[in-house]
Amino acid sequence: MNSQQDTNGSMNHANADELRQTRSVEDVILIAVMGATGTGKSTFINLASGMNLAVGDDLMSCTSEVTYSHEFILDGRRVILMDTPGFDDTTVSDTDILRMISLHLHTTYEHGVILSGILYLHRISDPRMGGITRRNFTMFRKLCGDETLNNVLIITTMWGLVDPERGAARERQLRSDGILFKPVLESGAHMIRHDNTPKCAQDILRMIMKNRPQVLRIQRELVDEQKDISQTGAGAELGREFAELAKKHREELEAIRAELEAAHRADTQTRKELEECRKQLQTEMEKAKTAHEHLSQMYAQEKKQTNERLELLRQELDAEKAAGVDRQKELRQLQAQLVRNTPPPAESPEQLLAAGLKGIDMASVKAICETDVRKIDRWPAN
Ligand SMILES: Nc1nc2c(ncn2[C@@H]2O[C@H](COP(=O)(O)OP(=O)(O)OP(=O)(O)O)[C@@H](O)[C@H]2O)c(=O)[nH]1
Ligand SMILES: [Mg+2]
Repeated sequence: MNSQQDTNGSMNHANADELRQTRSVEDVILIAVMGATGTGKSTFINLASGMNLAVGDDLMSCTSEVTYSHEFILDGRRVILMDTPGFDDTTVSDTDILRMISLHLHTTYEHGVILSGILYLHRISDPRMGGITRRNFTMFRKLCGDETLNNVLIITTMWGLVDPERGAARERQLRSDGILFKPVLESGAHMIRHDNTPKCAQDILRMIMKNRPQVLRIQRELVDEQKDISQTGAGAELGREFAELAKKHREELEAIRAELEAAHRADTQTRKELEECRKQLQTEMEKAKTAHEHLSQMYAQEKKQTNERLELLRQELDAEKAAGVDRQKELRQLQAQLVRNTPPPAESPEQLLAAGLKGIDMASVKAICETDVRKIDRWPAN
């Protein structure tokens, strides 16, 4: 089927519906693995699928792009896991991460793949729920929406790094903390422990495989409601954060200006340092502003490129399929030619006899045979 793109580059609505109805992808189980940087997402995927995705060994983020495990079979079902970067990535901005994750969720849903569930990983070894952890979880909730929470499993990792009692106490706290996991657990999500073994990872997948696949909020917003990314729940959350950040930046800049005035008579070194601070802040502000302002534009452009790449791939596959059909036709023609040119196989004595007897009535045959038998009878014995 040919996909059509509107001028924006995104597939139109009717087309997305058509694709969803015609693709038989229900048997592939797609599960997304999300969570903050270094919570063990790639390690989990490796354990469950037998893959060898890169895992981090320092404080820097390791997975900076959305990647997929290969397809593997679990209990006779085809499973694919989606690895995602955390919203606190040390090398990629939150806006970039939102664009990346949205692009994948948007495209997979357009092609009829609906997530069977989401795993949200959290380190039990983290002593406190820092601001970054909360922010990450807020973004996660905006992506999923409340309607799909019964397909969400919160997985606590790194149990080997904590004293079991302390870990259990933290777990209780996580369950009862109104700001964090309590509301989602009350709305249908579950929280379970991962002991960092392949068996545990696969048991976790088994739990989620039983679910009925559901469309995430961001997918509904982007595909069904045709919203601009900045108008989605997650996009709006980033916008709100950006407004807060801009306000903080302005206040800091103001404070530096005041200090600079006060330091008018101070030594040149102090003035130089303050000036440096001001410049740095200004650059940061500009960067955040540009990223925010270009979110929609860049997303539309990337979606268009993705669709074009997919279309190209589809054409290549169609061409390969057509070439396959042509080759089969050619093969059949060759076989027919071969049959025509081959002399008939040598006939067996029985076949020759049968051919010779054709057209002779059986009474004459019988008479001949009986005459011959009589002749034999009359032959002199040796
Ligand atoms: N002790 C222990 N270490 C773990 C566990 N899971 C992951 N690790 C280690 O934690 C580090 C980070 O793991 P990753 O799998 O790279 O984490 P990630 O969530 O994919 O990180 P990003 O790609 O940066 O977002 C690695 O050194 C892992 O070996 C676990 O359950 N227990
Ligand atoms: Mg990773």
